[in-house]
Amino acid sequence: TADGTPDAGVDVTKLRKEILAELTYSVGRSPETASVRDWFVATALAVRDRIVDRWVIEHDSEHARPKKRVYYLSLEFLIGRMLFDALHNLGLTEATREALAGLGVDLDQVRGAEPDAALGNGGLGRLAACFMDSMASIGVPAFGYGIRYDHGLFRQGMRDGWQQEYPEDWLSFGNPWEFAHPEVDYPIGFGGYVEQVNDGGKPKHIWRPAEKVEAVAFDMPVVGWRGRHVNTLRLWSARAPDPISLDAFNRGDYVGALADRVRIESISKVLYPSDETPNGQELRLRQEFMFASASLQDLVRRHIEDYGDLRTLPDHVAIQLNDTHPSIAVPELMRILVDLHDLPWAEAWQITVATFSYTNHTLLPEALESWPVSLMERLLPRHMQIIYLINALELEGARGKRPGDDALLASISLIEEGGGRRVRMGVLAFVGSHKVNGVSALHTELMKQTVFRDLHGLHPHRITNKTNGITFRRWLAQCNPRMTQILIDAVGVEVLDDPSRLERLIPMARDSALQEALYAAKRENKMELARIVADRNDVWVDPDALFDVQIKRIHEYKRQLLNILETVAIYNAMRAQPMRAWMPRVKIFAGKAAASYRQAKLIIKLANDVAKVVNSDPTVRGLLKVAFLPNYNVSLAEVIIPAADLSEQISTAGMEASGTGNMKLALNGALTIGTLDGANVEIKEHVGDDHIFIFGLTAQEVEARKRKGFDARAAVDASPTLKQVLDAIRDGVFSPDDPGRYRELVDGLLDHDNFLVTADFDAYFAAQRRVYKLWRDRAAWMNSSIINTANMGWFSSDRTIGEYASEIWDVKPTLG
Ligand code: DL6
Repeated sequence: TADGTPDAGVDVTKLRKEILAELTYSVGRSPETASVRDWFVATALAVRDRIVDRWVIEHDSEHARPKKRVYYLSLEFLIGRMLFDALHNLGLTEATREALAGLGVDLDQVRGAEPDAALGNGGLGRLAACFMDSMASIGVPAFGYGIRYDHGLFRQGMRDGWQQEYPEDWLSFGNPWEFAHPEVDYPIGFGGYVEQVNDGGKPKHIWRPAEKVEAVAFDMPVVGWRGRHVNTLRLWSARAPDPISLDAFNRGDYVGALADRVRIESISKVLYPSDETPNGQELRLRQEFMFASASLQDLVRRHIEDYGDLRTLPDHVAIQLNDTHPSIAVPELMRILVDLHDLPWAEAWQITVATFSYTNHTLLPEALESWPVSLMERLLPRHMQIIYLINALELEGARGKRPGDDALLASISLIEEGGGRRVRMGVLAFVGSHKVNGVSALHTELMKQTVFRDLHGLHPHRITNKTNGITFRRWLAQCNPRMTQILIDAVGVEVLDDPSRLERLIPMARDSALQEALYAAKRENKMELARIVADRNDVWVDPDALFDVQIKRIHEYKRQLLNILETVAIYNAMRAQPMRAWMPRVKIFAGKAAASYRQAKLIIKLANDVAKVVNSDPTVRGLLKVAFLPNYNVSLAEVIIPAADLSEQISTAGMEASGTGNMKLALNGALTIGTLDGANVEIKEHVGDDHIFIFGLTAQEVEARKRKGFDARAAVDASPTLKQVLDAIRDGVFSPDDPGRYRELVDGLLDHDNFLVTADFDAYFAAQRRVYKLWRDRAAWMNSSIINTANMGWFSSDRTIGEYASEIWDVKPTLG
């Protein structure tokens, strides 16, 4: 539009008519009887039509056959709600609000009726969703490929402070964004044997699977900023070739008649609810193979249709493996090239490596996937043969470069010997890719020094860093419209297209009018969050208090426990000196623990137990409140992040690959308290040492302490504050109903503090005091807050995707 403002010039009456038409003809309801959900579906369909118009135009244009296309393979896409993404990117939010208001319908209520698409566990899945938005926004032609789980990440309930898992049901009322394509289906084999035949004097391998599954496509359009491009997210669903066994049915065995179908279709039933530990289940491997194979068959078919010859695959196709989950695609592409298209092995390998690249998201050894050789042999016999051959050739190459170094060979082998032979998927992804990237500068360095040290030595140019980013469209403009308006007023509407323009805030950071406007906007956001806390936790929190938030998966390395210990320390101090001028503060926690992760679930219970005691203690007079908000998901994040003052990023240094919540919170004006871990390091470089609270051991110091054997008891003895905290928890002050509940937890910490909670406690406690010193001075705090926002432009996922495009994919974005 002329002034660059989204929404200007939209025909509201036409839009209203379109929504009404969808309500009548697609939903089958009248405005008088429509529920909020009906209105949501009608609105989504009306908006979808506008996206589809562009989708079709693009597919008929030169974009339909771009020079090169990216295929982003990810077992997770944590998309959340989609309505506001689409409205915002099309510049339709306010027009839709008006159109609906004219019908007596409130857009915010309609928004609330959309279920979260929770097809991911945490950071890795949300990154994939941000990347889809950025690829469509800067014009990288792309397909996202994943699984259409019937049930996404479990819903977290609380029973007496304990996490309960309930099935998530996002599809129960249908999904207005998707297009089912039952005609786009690919056969996926499992099991069986490999037949070797003579093909004109050469051996040829034919895999004869025992079992067949069909992978069926469901497409969702992904519209980019200002609607300029529409990419596709194609999710696969498993379908049984035979819907029912009629024999069994006719015998009266109605359950048995469906048994095969249920077993086969279970592949796309549920998302694995584990973030950091591979689940050694056969079903998981089936999921990985189904989606990898279907995606490859789909893109190979498209490539052959467009270019006729698989030898040009890397010229037109870049496949990104999001973690090792899709890495079975490496031998699958080799099978397609060698067995099905008769390419010589060496040439096929060159094509494969030139086509794939791989992103690593964690160094935690327990999260590095490996599959038992016996399972692979049984489920994917031909792939196992191919893996052996890849391994033999890789080892031969390594032997040539470093003769006699057996330790090297053992460390880079695709097969882990000892304790049962297993296939190392990280090594497979590494050797099968031309580029391997980490997700922050520190993480990438550590990859070179630790898990991939030897492979890095052999392939010194392969590892590259691509620091994560976030889409500002969702994580600023949509979730924080109050703040966004102030920023637009301050630096111009162009900031919506160019986040580096936020830097223009720097000279204004001490401007009291700007400070007060932003403070007031945050206060409104805090009121909204306070209402949710009141509603869900039955706790009233003061919007003028400092909102200190830690929102992420619950994991020992993320150290929610450290935060809880500090909470107890402050609680003790308040009780000891009740009349001191304490600044009011609210500790907000949210996050899910993997269902099988006992310790993480105990930490949730501890947070809830501490909340119960603190919130009802009259000595504290409401100056400290604690709330663990249940069922953390994208939509809840969209409410918490704009309301946060302090962002807790306190992982044990060296363990958080990057973090992206840290970026979202800083962008929304929260100050970070954090360790030098993951992308915190780069946030510190961007915002400056004076505007972030860094504390604790560095990654190197953590390593050194661990090597020496860290003595937690000595650390506790040296810290009277910590000792008092641990004694209180151990003695049942927070668990009067079961005084021994935390004995094991505290004793465990003293015996083997693997995540160095006790080592960092004093430094963390001191950093929190620095926080409160600054918080007392509102002008100084707001100055730091503005400096944070101003310097976050670099963390836009448009920047990250631009780097992937030029340095990994060799694709030129059409915009940006
Ligand atoms: O790269 C996205 C995200 C990082 O920001 C987090 O630091 C990291 O923990 C997360 N990793 C996972 C688990 N991955 N595996 N496997 O979600 O990735």
